[in-house]
Amino acid sequence: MPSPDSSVDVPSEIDVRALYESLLVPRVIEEKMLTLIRQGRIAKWFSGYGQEAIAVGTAWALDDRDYILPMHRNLGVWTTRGVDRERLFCQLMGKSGGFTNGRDRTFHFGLPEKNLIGMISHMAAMLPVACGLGQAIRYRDENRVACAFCGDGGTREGDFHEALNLASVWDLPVVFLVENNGYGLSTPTEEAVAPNDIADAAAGYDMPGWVVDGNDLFAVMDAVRDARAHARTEGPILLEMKTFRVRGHEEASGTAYVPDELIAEWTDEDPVERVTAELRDEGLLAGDAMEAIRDDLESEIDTLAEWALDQPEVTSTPEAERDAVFAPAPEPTPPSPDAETAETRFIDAIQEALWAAMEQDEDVILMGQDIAEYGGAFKVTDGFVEELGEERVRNTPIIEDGAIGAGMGLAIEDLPAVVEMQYADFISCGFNQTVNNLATTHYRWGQPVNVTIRAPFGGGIGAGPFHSQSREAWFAHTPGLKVVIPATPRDAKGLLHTALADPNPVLFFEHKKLYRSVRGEVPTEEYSLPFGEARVARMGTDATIVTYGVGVHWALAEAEHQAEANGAELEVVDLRTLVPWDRETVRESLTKTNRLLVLHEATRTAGFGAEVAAELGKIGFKLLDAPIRRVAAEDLPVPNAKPLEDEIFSAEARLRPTVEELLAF
Ligand SMILES: Cc1ncc(C[n+]2csc(CCOP(=O)(O)OP(=O)(O)O)c2C)c(N)n1
Repeated sequence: MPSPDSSVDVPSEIDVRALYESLLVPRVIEEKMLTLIRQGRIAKWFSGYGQEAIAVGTAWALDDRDYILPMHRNLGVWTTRGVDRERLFCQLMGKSGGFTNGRDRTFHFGLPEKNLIGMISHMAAMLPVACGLGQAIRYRDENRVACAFCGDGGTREGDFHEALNLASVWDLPVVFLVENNGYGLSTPTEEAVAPNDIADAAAGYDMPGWVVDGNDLFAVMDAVRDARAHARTEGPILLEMKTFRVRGHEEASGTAYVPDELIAEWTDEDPVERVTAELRDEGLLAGDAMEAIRDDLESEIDTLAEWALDQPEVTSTPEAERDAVFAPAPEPTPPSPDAETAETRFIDAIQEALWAAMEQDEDVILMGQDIAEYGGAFKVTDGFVEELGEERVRNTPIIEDGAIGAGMGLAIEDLPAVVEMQYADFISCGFNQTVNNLATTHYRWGQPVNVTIRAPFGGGIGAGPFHSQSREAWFAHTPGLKVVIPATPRDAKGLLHTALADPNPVLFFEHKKLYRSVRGEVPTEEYSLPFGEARVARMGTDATIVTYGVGVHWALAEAEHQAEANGAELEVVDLRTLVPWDRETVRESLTKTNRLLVLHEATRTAGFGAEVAAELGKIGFKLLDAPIRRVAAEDLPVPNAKPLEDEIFSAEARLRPTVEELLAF
């Protein structure tokens, strides 16, 4: 590999033989795969046939320390970076011994030791991640870049534009590499992309955009080398590599919709043929030497493929698969029993935890809209930037997906990221990165992802359908995310510390109404509280209310009322975390009360209450003297007018009658 600063004159000073072999490796592997497909011995293959110069040339031109984020047609990146071929073949064949243990397919994995971060299926989703990697490189002042691939079709996704913009406003060392192969599945590029040159998009983001002949290996190498130099010193750059997909989107789908002339025209531009001719004509490598290289490779790949096909099928157990979802987290350190306490507001407890974590660990990075000088919409980070600097307390553009994806990039580089949603409602615009990228990564390829998403949420303040939602069920339903909803200042501080130390993605929901209305005694020392341990907020004997967040305060008020008015003693269990959640404490409570009511502010259908009711219906069935009751919001978007929200929508209004029915049953 050329060193980053060496100025290699292609092709004379490089190891021509090694380069030629690198270019041939993906070609020969492809040829074998295509044969296996025809023989019905493998099921699916996304071909990069005819596009190899881009993957191979890029991997050659970059330094091994540079990150590459390749896509589905970039086998040549993996082979050129020297990835273990036996494991790679097992991965490609879905056999035991691959990189994902059968948890994902083909190139959907990362190899941090090779600085390769593979894709997820969602087009363009890795581009914001490349920004986070670039951010980490800048933060540590390293001499590296991140180079992220994207197809022409993928460039129309929001993530592409969010990433280019973010890289530009933050001057990140990122090379965006668009592989324009003429089609996005069956749709010709000109039907999907308005300008002739995708590289023109660069101007809109104030970065250079170069068009490169993607079938010319040496042009690719030159461009990538120059782009790398630019990215390191001046910031991001966009390369559009023009090429063509001469085979089907994936092998089974064929090319019936592609005009034959186009395929013929581009077959004449085949990158392997071009290099072969060039090297022969320049006298750099003799024809028979090239043939010998090919023969050796064919026999090696043939043997390897047959060996991989003979490997055992992937096996596992449900326990092992469940265990793989989350990375092991450190043990929490609860406060000492005689800890000094101070009366603290909910919001201040959150601020305290965040501040302490950032002061102690200069790797923790905070990102969000208006969180720097302005201090955030709710002022949680007021004063942070002045003390900690703008590299660590970063205002982002309005890009939820982009910011969460960047957080993932930071986390891959061991920089814990905290991303603040201005309102939890806007996480819908960051949904893809949250549920597809953050949530699946550890399970698929074992990479811990310490990203905490802070999300001010909840209603009761007349803020209407887009500033009031309680969307915890979306995320509790997504394996791979932890979901935390504190109700008290003490829990908010302790659980946030736990979240920040957890090497897994955590959704930390902060109820806006509690920020300044709830106070409580909070240990002044630093402590963290376990996830998955509910808290009995009030002891009782006549019925149990299981709830979380603002519901805890509703339940406690109702318990007071019932005690005074009817002499009934309600037990209130505060779940505190929904993933994981504490079934045992709830069951335990039922042994005393034999009646269960589940309460939440979120809407009823498929809300978390349904989960609690179903589980307790099973593990607590024999303890129940009455049907489990559920109190939740009406299935409506949150109405704007206060009377509609309070009297029709809100769960709070239905709590008392339901408690009384339950007690009377
Ligand atoms: C977000 C998203 N939407 C739809 C798809 C389904 N899909 C898979 S590949 C593909 C075409 C991708 O085209 P392009 O980005 O040009 O890459 P190419 O396959 O041509 O290399 C589509 C639509 C997807 N993977 N991701």
